[in-house]
Amino acid sequence: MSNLFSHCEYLTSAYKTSQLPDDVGMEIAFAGRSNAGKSTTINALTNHKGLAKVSKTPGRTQLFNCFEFKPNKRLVDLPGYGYAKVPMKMRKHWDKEIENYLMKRDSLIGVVIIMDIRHPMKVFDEQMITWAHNSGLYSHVLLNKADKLNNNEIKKTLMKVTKEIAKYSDSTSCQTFSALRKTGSAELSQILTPWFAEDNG
Ligand SMILES: Nc1nc2c(ncn2[C@@H]2O[C@H](COP(=O)(O)OP(=O)(O)OP(=O)(O)O)[C@@H](O)[C@H]2O)c(=O)[nH]1
Ligand SMILES: [Mg+2]
Repeated sequence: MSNLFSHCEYLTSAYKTSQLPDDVGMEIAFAGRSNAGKSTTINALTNHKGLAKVSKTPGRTQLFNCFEFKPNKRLVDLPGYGYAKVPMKMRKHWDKEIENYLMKRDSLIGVVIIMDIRHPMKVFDEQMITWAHNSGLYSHVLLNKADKLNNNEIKKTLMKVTKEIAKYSDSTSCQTFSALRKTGSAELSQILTPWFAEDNG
């Protein structure tokens, strides 16, 4: 299905925030624990199988990978947080760079927080929701890998997580999703499209 994000192209990868594209226009970031499915979600949303690199090995995305779907409108795939096996030095680098990015990036208008539906609402996820809310950014939670649960479990988790999110933010929406099967893709694109309305720039 075609949507605002269908004509997305790889733009650049940055090891440091100083290497990111010019801080103009609007962009949203895909954040979440390592292996939650950030890169797969970008591929599902844009309908491009190999756009963002996916791997069975957690810690795969080790750069800020930037994609452009309209002039000066970008999706940014962030390195995953909280992956214990990444060497300490690299973790420190990424903690610093991600914090730098979140605090200083003027064109950042919103974050999509991706969780594995079987392990939702870890400390970093809660911090990200709180931070986005306090910073006045848009935020949306994806409970990804829903294909791993049955319908009853999916419903129960969605209700529970929705309640929990409300403790941290009254502006964060939440949906279930499967990046693998692309279930929830239309809903996701419907949520994200108005974030990019011209008068938000
Ligand atoms: N079953 C299932 N597997 C998924 C889904 N989404 C992603 N995966 C798998 O989960 C693994 C990690 O996916 P990625 O998209 O690389 O995860 P990531 O969050 O970008 O990971 P890092 O780059 O390491 O932070 C891959 O093996 C994917 O195929 C999903 O909806 N269902
Ligand atoms: Mg990734």
